[in-house]
Amino acid sequence: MKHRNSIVLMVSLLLAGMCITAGNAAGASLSDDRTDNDSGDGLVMVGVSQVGSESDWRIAMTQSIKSAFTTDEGFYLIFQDAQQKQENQIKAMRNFILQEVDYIVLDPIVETGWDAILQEAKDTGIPVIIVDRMVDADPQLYTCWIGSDFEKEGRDAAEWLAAYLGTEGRGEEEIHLVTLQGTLGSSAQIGRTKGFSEVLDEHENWKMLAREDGDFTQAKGQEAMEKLLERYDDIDVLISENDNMTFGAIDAIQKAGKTCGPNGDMIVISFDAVEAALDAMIDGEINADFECNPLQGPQLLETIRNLEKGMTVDKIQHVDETYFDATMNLPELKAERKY
Ligand code: GYE
Repeated sequence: MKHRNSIVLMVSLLLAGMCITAGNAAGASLSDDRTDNDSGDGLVMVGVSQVGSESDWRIAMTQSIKSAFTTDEGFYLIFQDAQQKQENQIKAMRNFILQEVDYIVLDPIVETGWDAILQEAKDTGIPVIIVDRMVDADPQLYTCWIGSDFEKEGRDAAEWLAAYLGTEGRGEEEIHLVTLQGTLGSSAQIGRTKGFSEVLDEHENWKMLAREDGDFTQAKGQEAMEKLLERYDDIDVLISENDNMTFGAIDAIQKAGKTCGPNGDMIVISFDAVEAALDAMIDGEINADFECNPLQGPQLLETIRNLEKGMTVDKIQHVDETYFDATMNLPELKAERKY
């Protein structure tokens, strides 16, 4: 594995331009256990192309990566926020290749359209690690993937709903559902929709009235929910594919003079389980929330360390996840959490 010397590092940073921020470079010293140093300061350069900062989850994930890859740990992080645009991610990756980084980390906004740039990285011998969302590409083009089992999250949410309706004595009732979907074509949207639909298909009395795109943001979630509430006055269940869309949807529901949560007009099921969502659950506005773990920095760090040592790493690595519902001791559970 190549490592840059200081001059190359400086040139690289100039090349990287204004939109790139380097993690914790100032004043930190290198640790003694760094590996494979063949030049200068011996920092391992890692270029990260992040989707954006569209949600609380995303901000926690970015923070987790930035605090793992420090110069103290022997890494030089080049972080690029693509502002939810695939073309920005491709440009960032091309810059990383030009800078001859040691590793590229890609969190792909959508699954398709990566073949050419992944091939470019492979041709120059730079390993690409995919995180969070997945690519629909030849697995030979990337080293490994670290992320969540989105289909399982979707299935778990639907199975929770079936059990909940059963305990409420509504197991046989006709149930009207709507879904706020995340960025269309992203793994989180595809997996959660697919997993939920598998269980939906087993319940003839569940009717999915509509699925609306809310792009994983609070503003679009609110807008989409407003439209749904105008169109339907008999919604029993809202499935919202992330917490920020849920926050927007709750505002829309309340503005429409309706209520939601365990004692409300509408059951709300959300994904991510960020701190503000647990607060909303404590306030009685969300029924259940399926965790998606954004703290992927340490596992990514360990994976790159292992690759640096020449070890093979698991091609598919899932992160641990759980769920929360309004029957649990949420204040106590919340106190143990970091996001
Ligand atoms: O659920 C959402 C974010 O890809 C798992 O992206 C991630 C999703 C997460 O914007 O909040």
